Amino acid sequence: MQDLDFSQNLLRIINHKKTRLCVSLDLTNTQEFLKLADQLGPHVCMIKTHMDIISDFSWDLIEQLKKLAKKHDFLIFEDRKFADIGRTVKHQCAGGIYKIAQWADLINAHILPGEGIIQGLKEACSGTPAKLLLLAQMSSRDNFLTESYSQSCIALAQKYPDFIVGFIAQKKLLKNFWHLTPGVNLDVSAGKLGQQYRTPAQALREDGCDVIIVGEGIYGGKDPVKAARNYQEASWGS
Ligand code: S5P
Repeated sequence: MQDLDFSQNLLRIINHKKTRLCVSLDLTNTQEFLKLADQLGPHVCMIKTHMDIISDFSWDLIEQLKKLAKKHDFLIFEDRKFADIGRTVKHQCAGGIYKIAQWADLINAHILPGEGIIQGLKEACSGTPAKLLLLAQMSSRDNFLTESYSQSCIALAQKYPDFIVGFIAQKKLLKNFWHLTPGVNLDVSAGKLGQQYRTPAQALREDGCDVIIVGEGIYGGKDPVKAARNYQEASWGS
């Protein structure tokens, strides 16, 4: 059975706040991160983090982010992209400095090591609300995630529907699963270091994804709040 709690909650947030936008706050400084999380919170259904790029990380950042998630009603997605054997990812997810399973609503993983990675993450997250997305397709140029690799992601998602709630993908792959899609920017020519972009309309309407993930397109400009509002509108009305 698919995890209904997660899906109902995300749907509730999307409909209540009228946004299918997940902002990717790829900032490296705690103060800037928290300031933007507070300013952008009203416009997003989710904030995606890369906690391991924050140079002055402390546990207080997690506490503050949790408070903001409650204040603005958004989910937290830690984009750690686990990719190791089950025993190792269990430690990486539950322990270490970041203790991701304690605070993330969503995590993600590559399936390269095989099914054990899912079992390890499931054990790490047992007793917590955290759910898993599989990286089935990537946005970067010439990536190695082939069609048959994506099919293997689909098969594993169908096998663990109580824990796997969807995919990081470029196109809709499977009914009743969430499709969160990066590689979205209103300026499709802005991609650097192999990143490829398409517009929110393309990602949501043509490719059938559910939530757009936008980073630089929002925090990279002069007015991130205005940009977030634009992406929110594009994610809802376009
Ligand atoms: O295929 C992918 C998967 C992910 S999770 N392509 C991506 O770009 N990402 C992540 O989405 C990436 O790590 C970054 O945090 C974000 C995209 O950021 P942007 O600044 O290019 O919008």
